[in-house]
Amino acid sequence: VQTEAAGNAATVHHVERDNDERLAWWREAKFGLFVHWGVYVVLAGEYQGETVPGIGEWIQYKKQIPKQEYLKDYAGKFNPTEFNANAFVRMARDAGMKFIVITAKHHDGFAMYDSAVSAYNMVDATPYGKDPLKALAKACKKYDIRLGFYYSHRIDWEHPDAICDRYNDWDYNPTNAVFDRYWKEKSMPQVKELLSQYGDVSLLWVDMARGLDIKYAREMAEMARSLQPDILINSRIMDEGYEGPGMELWDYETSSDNYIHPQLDMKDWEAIVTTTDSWGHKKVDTNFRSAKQIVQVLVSVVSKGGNLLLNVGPDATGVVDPAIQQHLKNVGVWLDHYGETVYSAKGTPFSRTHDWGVITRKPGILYLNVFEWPAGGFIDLSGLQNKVKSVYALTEEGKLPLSYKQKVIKNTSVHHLNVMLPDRPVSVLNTVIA
Ligand code: FHN
Repeated sequence: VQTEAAGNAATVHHVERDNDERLAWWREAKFGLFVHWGVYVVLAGEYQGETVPGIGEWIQYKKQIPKQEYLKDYAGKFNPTEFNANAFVRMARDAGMKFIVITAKHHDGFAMYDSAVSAYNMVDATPYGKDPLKALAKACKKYDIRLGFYYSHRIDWEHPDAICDRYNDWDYNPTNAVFDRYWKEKSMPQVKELLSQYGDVSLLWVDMARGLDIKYAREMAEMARSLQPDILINSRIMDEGYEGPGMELWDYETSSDNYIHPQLDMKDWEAIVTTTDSWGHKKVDTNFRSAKQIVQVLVSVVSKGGNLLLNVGPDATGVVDPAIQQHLKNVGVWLDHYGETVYSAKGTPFSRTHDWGVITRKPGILYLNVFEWPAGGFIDLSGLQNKVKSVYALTEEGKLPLSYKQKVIKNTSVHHLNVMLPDRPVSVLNTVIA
């Protein structure tokens, strides 16, 4: 995960958005599950005996796999009989996540649900023959987890008219392509299906606008809000860094992939982070992020005012690697004890990463998240505007009071705090001092 040192941040926009009410749950939730799942997992990063480098969900584009072959040889073999929507949602819930965003259609154009708009879908084109998103929506309702759909609104390698710089030019000749046709025939009607046939949908998560005209983005946002008045829409409905009319169409900013945005004044934003090196499952992709790394990413994002949408990629049987599941479980156990440093917490002016960790905040409380136990066993914090009333470590047994000293810096109103830490870390994942 890149942090502030890296460059490719989205531009910070300041637009009046009248959306406090519909964002309220999202601002509290802080942590959600992102799911990349599609026909590409049948290939799992391998094509004709060769391991294909890069992210797994792009394999069709990279190898220019013809649509008919993709349909017959891969969709035709996609039978995720182990997919258990209830267990899947429980995995997210037990990890402390409050919402799920799943790929309803990625760039390959394949609908992971029962679509009447195009037969290129899970029910009509796979031996599985069922709609996993229906089951997921039901399970989300059962476990009180909010549901969102990822939809690749611009890029579509199945449709001959979805022209842009990531067009399918191995099956189709772009000469006679008319983007408007794709938009009217597939993109809009499929989003309409998704937002009218699955009950409450909390998020429309769109991706890679690739120069999309604002008139299309506006049309999609308006339709989404007419069908689901409380829905949240992410900023990728337009290109990253888009400036211009229509910026009020989206509710919050999605940062670049695997990038923790350094800005604090960016009011509502999310980081999207992988648990491996790919979004979509690949056989060779076993570089799993540990529970400790996930917790550190989560509190780092929260310390900068963001939400974390953490990705998993189920395989062709419908299952997430057990190692990742175990890491998520450990994160959930940690959140059970220390979640107050995360849920509803905000960024702080202290959010630059310190040598020892990061700071999150709630009204009247700062949470020091200690990743690296500082030499000397104490933390110095300068720049506080208030007198500190108490300092304690969060522990599984409750508050552990800590000794501290504070002084006001001469001729200023700035307080300096020195906190003596417990003898050793309270939690192996991340110790929290309040
Ligand atoms: O091209 C996609 C990629 O496959 C993946 O879905 C990510 C997730 O944010 N979005 C695009 C690249 O930014």
